[in-house]
Amino acid sequence: MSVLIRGGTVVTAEGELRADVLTQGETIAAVGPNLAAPAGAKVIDAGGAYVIPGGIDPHTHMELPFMGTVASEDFFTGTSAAVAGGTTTIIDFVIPGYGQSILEAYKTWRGWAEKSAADYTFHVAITWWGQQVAEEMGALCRDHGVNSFKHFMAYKGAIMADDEVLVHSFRRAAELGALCTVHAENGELVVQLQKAVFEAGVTGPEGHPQSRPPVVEGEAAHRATRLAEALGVPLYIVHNSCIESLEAITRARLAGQQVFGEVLAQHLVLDDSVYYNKDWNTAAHYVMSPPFRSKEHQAALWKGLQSGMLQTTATDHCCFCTEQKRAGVDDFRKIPTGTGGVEDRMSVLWHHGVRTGRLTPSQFVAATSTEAAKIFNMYPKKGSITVGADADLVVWDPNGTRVISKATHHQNIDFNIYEGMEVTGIPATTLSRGKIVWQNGALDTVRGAGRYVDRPCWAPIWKAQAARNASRGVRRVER
Ligand code: URQ
Ligand code: ZN
Ligand code: ZN
Repeated sequence: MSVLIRGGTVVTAEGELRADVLTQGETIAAVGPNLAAPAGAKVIDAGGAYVIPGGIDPHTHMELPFMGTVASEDFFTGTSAAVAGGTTTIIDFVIPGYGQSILEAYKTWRGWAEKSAADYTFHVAITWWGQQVAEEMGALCRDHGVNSFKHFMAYKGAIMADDEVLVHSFRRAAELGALCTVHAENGELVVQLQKAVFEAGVTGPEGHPQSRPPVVEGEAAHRATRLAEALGVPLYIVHNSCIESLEAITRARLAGQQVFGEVLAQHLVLDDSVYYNKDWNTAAHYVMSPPFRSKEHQAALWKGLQSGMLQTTATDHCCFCTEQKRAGVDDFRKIPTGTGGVEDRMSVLWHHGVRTGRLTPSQFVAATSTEAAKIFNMYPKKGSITVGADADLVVWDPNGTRVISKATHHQNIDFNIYEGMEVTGIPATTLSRGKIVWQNGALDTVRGAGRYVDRPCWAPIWKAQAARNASRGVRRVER
């Protein structure tokens, strides 16, 4: 099957070009002016719209078992919703239990993900330490195309990685040529502040942001960047929500460290007033960690993205329906934390980023696709429009509009955190490895059509770090 996208403006992270794009099977066969349609090819008239690489969401949690329940979105519904929003690849997380084989957990997640409608790959979380973990990190890198390991610095008593785990794991990752990622919040501080807030009589969702102020995140982000510096490993900080963590990244990058930062679409456009809604359910819908912040932090996050200190945008798509959130009706600490948005990220980013003049179309492509492909070593197979790359393509209509709503979204959740937001900039057509999976508002996804993406270690973008490590060393004095 061949598809010719005619008459569009190709936008990549490098720039814009009037060109047609021809796919053959699962890959891009040609990019250039006035391409001829091979016999039997399907022709799409882009009508002057943009043609962009399929989005990459580097942070999702489909069907995650978490806080006594399981995320409502599975790999099929989640990847289907993703392509409806222009995202064709997700990076999800394997999260082993304490003491569990990380290899066994990886195989479990691979099994769950077989139903995916679009491509996927995994970060693997390190939740405990031992010789077995060290060996299995090696096996995951060598045999399973895993090049990134996640560390939750929060969630004490469950999946938290303390300093001992962090140091062991960072050191091992540096040895393997892998990347470390962190959820930066000080887990001990969270527990103690939650207790203090609860004992002061705050039991509702507003207790969530009150017990997780920006300093909780800033401390962990600074600690993680310093540990990464000491151990010579590239670091990626997920869901930065505040000035304090942005400062940690900026400081490290200005010191020449290979440190990367992600921001969620929701942290850019939603603020902490949502937790003070009089309706408990509505306020609880927004409970996620780190919480939404004040507008001052939002403005700083936009600047982080504009200046390149933050490179990627994600969703942390982790859906819990209203009934699931109600587990914490008497105690905010028991509300399963997580919000959705895998379908909405690209439109929210275009509307609030490109249309406001904060980002150019090329910066939009970089932030929604190309940077994630480079950082996690999938480029140029993903995140580019070049001959031989996977034909993950979106015909992006910059003037198309949509009102985001639970009534019309494809996500498996009974509310939408952006409910009622009108966005301009929508995917008219989405191709996943050459197949049209979304067109004119209709989904055509197939359960199991998604493929696992191998991501080798030693990504070119981490080279500076690798070279620096090679020049480090212990010095012994003979006496
Ligand atoms: O912390 C995360 O990234 C996961 C487990 C989802 N929940 C959340 O509140 N962000
Ligand atoms: Zn997190
Ligand atoms: Zn997450």
